[in-house]
Amino acid sequence: MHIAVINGPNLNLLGVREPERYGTATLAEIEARVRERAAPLGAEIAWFQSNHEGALVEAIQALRGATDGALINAAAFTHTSVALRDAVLAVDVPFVEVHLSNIWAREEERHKSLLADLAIGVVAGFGPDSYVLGLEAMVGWLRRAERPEPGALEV
Ligand code: CA2
Repeated sequence: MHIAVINGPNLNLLGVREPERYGTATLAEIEARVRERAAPLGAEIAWFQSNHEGALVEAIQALRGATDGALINAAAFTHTSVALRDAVLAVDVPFVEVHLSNIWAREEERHKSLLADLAIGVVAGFGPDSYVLGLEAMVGWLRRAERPEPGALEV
């Protein structure tokens, strides 16, 4: 099972700036935690971060046929990017939206996500654990999609 993790702008600064808001873990440390959890789940991780909207669009476009599922933390583009929304719509890959912070407990402009209604679900507010929880949820969802429980309703 292949899971891609897409990270948006400024997440490369984690652990370096504003530790009081986003914690002390660096993005590389979060990546290591996700990879550590992925191994026993039988998931292979492809990790990507960019500060550029177009690069993120291209990374999402490249998911088509290349991954089973994705975790997406589009950072500030979560709240603004119709381009990322269109890319996600175009590839038709199941994904979990993840955020370190609880975006609904922050400024009004962060309450809206242009991706959330396209996601399987959203994990927000648990710091680096949001990624690990998102991974577990994504893998569980994919396993159920492969082998639905007997008697499960078809939709
Ligand atoms: O909580 C999250 O994961 C966010 O996606 C983080 C974004 C923010 O714009 C979203 O509203 C919520 C910001 C990531 C920037 O991270 C920084 C880390 C250190 C210093 C400055 C920014």
